[in-house]
Amino acid sequence: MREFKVVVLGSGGVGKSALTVQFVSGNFMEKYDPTIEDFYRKEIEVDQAPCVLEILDTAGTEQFASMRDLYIKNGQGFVVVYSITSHQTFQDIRNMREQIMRVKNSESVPVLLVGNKVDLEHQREVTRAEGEALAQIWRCPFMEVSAKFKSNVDEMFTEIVREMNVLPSKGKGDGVCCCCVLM
Ligand SMILES: Nc1nc2c(ncn2[C@@H]2O[C@H](COP(=O)(O)OP(=O)(O)O)[C@@H](O)[C@H]2O)c(=O)[nH]1
Ligand SMILES: [Mg+2]
Repeated sequence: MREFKVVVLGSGGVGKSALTVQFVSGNFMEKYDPTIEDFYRKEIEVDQAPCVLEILDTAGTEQFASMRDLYIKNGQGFVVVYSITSHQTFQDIRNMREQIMRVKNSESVPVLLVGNKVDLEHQREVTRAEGEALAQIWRCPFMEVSAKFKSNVDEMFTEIVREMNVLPSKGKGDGVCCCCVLM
């Protein structure tokens, strides 16, 4: 069975854990320790092909930037999440995408842009059009979802698998490595 390593990224409080736990166990957790960073596994079928997802729910608590570089290096597909109720979280993700491209040393990394908390329409700060426009610049798919209402949650993980199928992640040792020793 093919295995896909997915990393869920985004600022604190956007719902990374809620989305991951909803997908893996089918429950919505109101409160989840924001410092917990963990791996989850789930078998799913995408386009008739069974596969295993290994999902890293990041917490942004790493003390060193190099820690983040490491899990980006190991990841194959990236779900970049913001909350539609916070424009700040929409700004924050620009840096994350740059970091992914830098670490992978490639423009063609499987990424899915996700706006979470669509159930909070009355608190919306980021329009759907803004999300779509950013996805067009990034040339990646885009989805609005709700961990609370389990809306589009399975679909988002299916979508990132499809992206990984069309854009197998580069940069895992297949690039030219250049070392320069200064003495
Ligand atoms: N209304 C609503 N609240 C959500 C949703 N997803 C997460 N939350 C809430 O947002 C807060 C932060 O969620 P959490 O998953 O811990 O965010 P993380 O820091 O990105 O892992 C929690 O209080 C969740 O209950 C959602 O889709 N809708
Ligand atoms: Mg979390």
